[in-house]
Amino acid sequence: MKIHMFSGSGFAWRIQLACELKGIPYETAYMQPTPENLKSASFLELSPRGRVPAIESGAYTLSESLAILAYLDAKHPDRPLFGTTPEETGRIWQKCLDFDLYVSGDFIPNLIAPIVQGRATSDADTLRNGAEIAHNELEKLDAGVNASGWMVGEGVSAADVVLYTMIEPVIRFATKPEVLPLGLDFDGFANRYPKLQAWREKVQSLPEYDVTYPTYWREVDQQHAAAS
Ligand SMILES: N[C@@H](CCC(=O)N[C@@H](CS)C(=O)NCC(=O)O)C(=O)O
Repeated sequence: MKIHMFSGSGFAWRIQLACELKGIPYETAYMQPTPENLKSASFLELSPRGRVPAIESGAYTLSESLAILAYLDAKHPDRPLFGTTPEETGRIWQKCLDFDLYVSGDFIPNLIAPIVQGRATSDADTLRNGAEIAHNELEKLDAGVNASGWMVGEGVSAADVVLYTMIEPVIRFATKPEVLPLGLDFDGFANRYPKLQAWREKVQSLPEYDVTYPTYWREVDQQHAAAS
């Protein structure tokens, strides 16, 4: 199976993490996130909205990360990511859909995109607004972490995969040196959201996690470490 993606895409990270957790063999087909690539006729055949991720498995192709997660879980039932009881399945879908329908749509244009695109200072009002929305949601998510430390049930599920791969980019970008003067308080994440911080560490300590860490982020981290 081939995953079409670009490094640092949270939506694509979901698929790679799910494959690792479930032991599904895959190869990554990285592309540069340019309109020429994303909106090319050949890529639109795989992903009609020209977005990553998209997968190819033999003649079968699929886009939309939640659909891909559901497909992978049905195709490879070992280590289920959508629960082991109907109640868990419902709860996991609720968390995934709630996040994608009401939250990630705000996180990206209001918080992540202005920083990635170098508009942290010139677009500070958008960022402050994005941070307020994000903190409001993070408070609810912090209160909603299960007693097990996972989002739903006793083990890692699609809810963890979906939320983690979007929350981690928010923390990464909103704690960049050029953003800190805005006082958005993501550098205080661990104190402000202790349950989410413990959950974050739980995800990071999964043996399958490390290999999925975005290669582009790793390169940038290594360059910074070498320069300091
Ligand atoms: N709902 C889609 C969202 C995918 C998405 O927005 N991907 C971004 C990368 S993180 C993308 O490809 N953006 C390119 C564009 O919008 O042109 C999913 O869950 O797969």
